[in-house]
Amino acid sequence: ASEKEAALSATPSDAPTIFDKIISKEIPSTVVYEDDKVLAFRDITPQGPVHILLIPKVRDGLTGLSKAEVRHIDILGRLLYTAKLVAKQEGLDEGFRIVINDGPQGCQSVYHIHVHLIGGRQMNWPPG
Ligand code: DGP
Repeated sequence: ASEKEAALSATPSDAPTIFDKIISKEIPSTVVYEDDKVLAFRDITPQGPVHILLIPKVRDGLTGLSKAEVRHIDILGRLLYTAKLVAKQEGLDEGFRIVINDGPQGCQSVYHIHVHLIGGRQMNWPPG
């Protein structure tokens, strides 16, 4: 299924997601960065030469950005700051794109907040 079809068939919920198994290493992924709070790994359907997902190791109700509460401010900042570190690590010195999809119209398919870091090619605007 296309990403859009996957997003439209995903049910927004608090149910465990595939990312829990990626965090626990039950499902293998190519990890590019890890600390006590954040995991960054390569997206399985890359939309550019570099496509990395950054996720909080503990979801804490943050299924998507629209569910953010004041208590999530630290982790939200940390995800973005880590995206910058990983962009540097990946050599994306000419720029990159950060995306957070939210909800069906935003094409979100996994309900564990994640930041997409995409780079290594010229981006276009507007996005699709
Ligand atoms: P979104 O559409 O914003 O919810 O993005 C979810 C992303 O997760 C999508 O780009 C594909 C990626 N993805 C889904 N399942 C897996 C998986 O098992 N492994 C990896 N590495 N990425 C996955």
